[in-house]
Amino acid sequence: MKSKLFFLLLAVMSLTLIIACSEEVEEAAPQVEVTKDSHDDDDDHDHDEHKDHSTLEEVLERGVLKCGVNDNLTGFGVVTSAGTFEGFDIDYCKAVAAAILGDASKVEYVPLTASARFEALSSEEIDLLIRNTTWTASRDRDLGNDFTATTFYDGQGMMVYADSGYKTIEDMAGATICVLQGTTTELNLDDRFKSAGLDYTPLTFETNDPLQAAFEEKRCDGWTTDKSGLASKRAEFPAAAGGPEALVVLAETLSKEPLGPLTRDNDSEFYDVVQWVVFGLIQAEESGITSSNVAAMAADPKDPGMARLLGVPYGDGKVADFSFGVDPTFIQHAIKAVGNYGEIYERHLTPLGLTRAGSLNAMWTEGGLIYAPPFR
Ligand SMILES: N[C@@H](CCC(=O)N[C@@H](CS)C(=O)NCC(=O)O)C(=O)O
Repeated sequence: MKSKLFFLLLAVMSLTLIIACSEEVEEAAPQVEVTKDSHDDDDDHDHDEHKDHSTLEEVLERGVLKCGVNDNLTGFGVVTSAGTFEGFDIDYCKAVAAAILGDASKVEYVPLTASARFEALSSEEIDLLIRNTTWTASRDRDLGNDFTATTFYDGQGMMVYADSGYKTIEDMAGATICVLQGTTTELNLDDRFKSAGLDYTPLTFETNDPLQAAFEEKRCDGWTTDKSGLASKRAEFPAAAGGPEALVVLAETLSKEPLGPLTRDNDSEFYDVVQWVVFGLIQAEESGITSSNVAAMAADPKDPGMARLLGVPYGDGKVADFSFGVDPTFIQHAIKAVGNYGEIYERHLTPLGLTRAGSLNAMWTEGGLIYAPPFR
């Protein structure tokens, strides 16, 4: 126990040092969690807390899904001028609400910054986090999260002014780079420059708006984040600052950024529903089921697999029961609400210029990674 106390003290001291000396907020956060988990007495308690109640039951009782989202990233999660949320991630919140509650409007959106998002999930402020979040080993291990299947395969990029002359990262020795705190971006940036022996100065921000202001004032030479985020910010770059044409995204992809939803650890009923909604919308695309034909397909499924996916009998058979604690027609509700994977992509990401064909986000049948295990 004494040695536990020593390590606890050591962890608190190093955390203080990290916060005081650097801006690597994300590295600091897992240490807090690890310290918590290293208490002998609390160890089981922490896990039991999440085992004891099911988020699925809570959502069903509450009648509303609390979804942690981005409110400042066109394409993924943004608030419109009418005050409504929209985007690729937002549609997944809607799909889960439709699957569990039969109504895609029963979502309470909780906007979160990159550095606040994990705490919001573990403290149960939200049920589900869908905020362009990258699946990494340490986030899975230390933060009490479980990642479902990836909904968008991304990678980190670097955006610079077209007239800067920068063509590669190697050209950027000595540059100042704008980056968001609490992101994988911040850590990958450091890996990339350090391993190439390149000096750089990170200029870190809690949110995008002040970051963009700094970039427009040319206080930084490069802006790095997920390539999807760069496409989104470039498309909206104000004419007064030169518009999209003033910017280029370098060809290099610095990292793998598989983005997708997260639930809490040890919450498997809820996790399963979210996971199979993600897969269900992929399978719907593969099976040719869309928001407009789903009712007709449910009335007359083309094959037993389609009947299982939509939770309806095939011929004289019975309805397959996947025992997810929700209505067997849950995927049908999700498809009705937001359409299949391809429809969601088309609606939110194609307009940003994120071409799907030939990318990792193409269907597996077309050489991509978008694949659902069998519904049986
Ligand atoms: N996928 C990365 C980066 C996520 C991230 O926060 N990206 C930025 C830029 S794409 C963002 O969402 N900014 C919106 C904001 O913070 O206002 C991660 O999980 O750490």
